[in-house]
Formats: sequence, C-alpha cells, structure tokens
Amino acid sequence: MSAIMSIALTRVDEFALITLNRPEALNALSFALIADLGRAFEEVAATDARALLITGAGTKAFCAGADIKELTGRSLSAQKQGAEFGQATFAKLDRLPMPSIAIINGYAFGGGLELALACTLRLATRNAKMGLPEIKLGLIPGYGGTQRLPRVIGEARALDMIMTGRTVDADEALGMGLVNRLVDGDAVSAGVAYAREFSGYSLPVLACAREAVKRALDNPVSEGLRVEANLSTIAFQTADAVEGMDAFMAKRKAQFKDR
Ligand code: CO8
Repeated sequence: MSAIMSIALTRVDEFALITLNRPEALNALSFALIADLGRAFEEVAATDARALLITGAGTKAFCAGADIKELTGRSLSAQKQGAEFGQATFAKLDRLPMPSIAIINGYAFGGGLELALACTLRLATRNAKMGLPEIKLGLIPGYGGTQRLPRVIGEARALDMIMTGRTVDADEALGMGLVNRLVDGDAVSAGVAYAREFSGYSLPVLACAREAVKRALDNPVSEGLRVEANLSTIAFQTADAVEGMDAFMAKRKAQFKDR
C-alpha cells in the first residue's frame, strides 16, 4: 500500500496497518496528520483488509494527543472547525466496514486516546500510559473523548479521568475495561494474533454485531431490542449464516464468504 506523509499505511498479511509516524513529536496529531488519517481510512475501507490495526512509530508513544503547538492563538471558529474535523475523521474510523484495533504501544494522551477509543478494540503494551490531560491545558477533549470514554468505562470513571487529567497505567486500564488486553513481545504481531481471533468470521455479520452493540449504548432497552431483532434477522439472511449452520450440522469448519 502507500506511504501517506505523517502516517504509513501498509499491509500485514490480510490486515491493513496504519503507523502514526511523527516519533519526534510522540506522534502528535497535527491537522495534516488527521487529514492523512482521513484519507487512509477511506483507502482502507475500499480494500479487502479483514481488519485495521493502528499503532505509533517508535518505542515511546502511540500518540501524545493533538499537536499543542498548532492549537494556540486560534480563532473560536477555527477551534470549532478543528474539533469537528477531528470528530468527523474519527467517525470514519468508527464506521469502517471492518473492525479496527488500536495497539497502544506507549503514551496515549488526549486526542491519541480519543483515536484509540474510536477503534473497535484496544490492546496495550505493559508500558502504556493513558489519559485525557486536556484539563491541565485549560481545555476539555474535543475529538470524541467526552462521548466515547463514558460508553467504554462508564460515567463515573470517565469523569474521574477527564476532571483530574490523571494518567492511567496499563494494569488499571485493563481493570477498568479501557483496553481489552495487555500484550507482551512484538505489539503488531500481538495485534495480528488478536485480529485473527475474529477475522475468519463473516465481515457483514461482524458489522451487524458491532452496530447492535453500539446502538445498545445510544438507545433505551426497548428500542435497542428492536434494533437487535432487525440486525439479527439481517445476519440470519446472509449466505454466511446458512453456511455456518450447515457446517455445524455437518461437523465441518465453516467457509464464510462475506455475503
Ligand atoms: N503536541 C506537540 N508536541 C508534542 C506533544 C503534543 N501533544 N507531546 C509531545 N510533544 C513533543 C514535545 O514538545 C517534544 O518535542 P521537542 O523535543 O521539540 O521539545 C517531544 O514531543 C518529546 O516530548 P517530551 O520531551 O515532552 O517527552 P517526555 O517523555 O518528557 O514526556 C509526555 C512525554 C508526558 C507525553 C509529554 O510529552 C506530554 O505531556 N505531552 C502532552 C500530552 C498532552 O497534553 N496531550 C493532550 C493534548 S490536547 C488534545 O489532545 C485535545 C485538545 C482538544 C482538541 C480540539 C482541537 C481543535
């Protein structure tokens, strides 16, 4: 695949891999980098990649957040447009047809943690440190953190992190469900191994599962159950559901075709 300036978009076997590539600035999210990410998400969406993995270049950081050097002295309208641009870009990630995994290999602060929160799942290395320190800058998160963090770890823990700006280490992040798993050894290889636990299943059926779970957090239970009935029926209509159930009956491994 292609190298897109401040990020690299490559392929690892059946997966797409985006590497944030500004290690000299701890992979901070300049507006140019966010624009590169948006283009990369569109490119990945059009490929046959079974999942997208995102990590940071170097050994220190996944991403240290918005590029603070670009944020000072901006007009209110530029600030609002900047927040909306970041939100819209991360929404593209959230809506990819394939699942995504953030491989948090060091610091993930501010916009960096917000990027990870827009992924379907999160892995962290044992030296990872995470937080939303915007309050220390006199700011609050602007790339989705106030909305996605409480959905992942609950309101009380999200308010604790956002109001104190404190740093959470890998063990605490695992305990509160901020990350799904901790990884040892080569982090990208661990991400690939994790993705292989679901990437052999039907992509459209995985998409139904992702959508149903997402809607659980936006809707009253009665409405969510209606959504679940509809999405489980859509999954049931796929050729992959026929194959999966036939394979079970025949005691063979299912061959899913994403349809
Ligand atoms: N932006 C720009 N440059 C950064 C950033 C950043 N977020 N983080 C680190 N850097 C740069 C440093 O300036 C330094 O560069 P230089 O060598 O040229 O001085 C280099 O990266 C290495 O950093 P440090 O020397 O600071 O490395 P340390 O190991 O000592 O510290 C830390 C690592 C703890 C991660 C520290 O760098 C830090 O605290 N960084 C800032 C973290 C932060 O506050 N992030 C949140 C930013 S705000 C945000 O993400 C959302 C804002 C709202 C968005 C709405 C926008 C429109």
